[in-house]
Amino acid sequence: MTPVFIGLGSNLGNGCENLRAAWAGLGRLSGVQLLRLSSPYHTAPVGMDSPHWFTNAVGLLETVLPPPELLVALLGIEAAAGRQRTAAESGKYQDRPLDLDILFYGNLVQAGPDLVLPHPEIAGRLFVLAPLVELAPEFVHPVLGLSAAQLLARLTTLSGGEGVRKIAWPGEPPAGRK
Ligand code: PH2
Ligand code: MG
Ligand code: MG
Repeated sequence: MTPVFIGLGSNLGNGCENLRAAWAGLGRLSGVQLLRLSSPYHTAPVGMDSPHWFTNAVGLLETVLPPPELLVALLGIEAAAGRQRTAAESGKYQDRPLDLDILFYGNLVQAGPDLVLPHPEIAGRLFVLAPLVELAPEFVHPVLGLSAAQLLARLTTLSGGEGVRKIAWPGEPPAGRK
């Protein structure tokens, strides 16, 4: 079993519902064991022009599926959530009910045509690092050699930490008040 961090994102429809349904869908895959899911975060769209803020979270699972098979399973769950990938403005990010990204697959480092690991944008994205630090502050990025907590501190200094707000899953008390 390999530990895998998954980035979950949604900026169309009910974000928390979409992410929770996706996490449950991941748990139904054979060869996948769910471990933990972070709090949800409301986050400003990064690298795209959209009025729709995102709900983001990070999950940790263990799997025997090799990366290409896990990726196909993620794309299937995205499609089932109604995600349509249009070629029209390829290269540009589009609003989506669900995005599931493999952030880290153990300590695997690879750059293939379909999948780059670790996910190449992690260090510049507060909406990934904030929930990641909740789950695994000590996890060391296998390429950069810095922990998630160090990456978050560095990016918060650089960016001011704007545009990311921790929220609570519906029906759960806000973190820190349990
Ligand atoms: N995903 C992107 C591009 N921009 N911005 C936020 N806040 N959250 C995302 O998940 C996100 C994004 C590409 O996948
Ligand atoms: Mg993404
Ligand atoms: Mg994606």
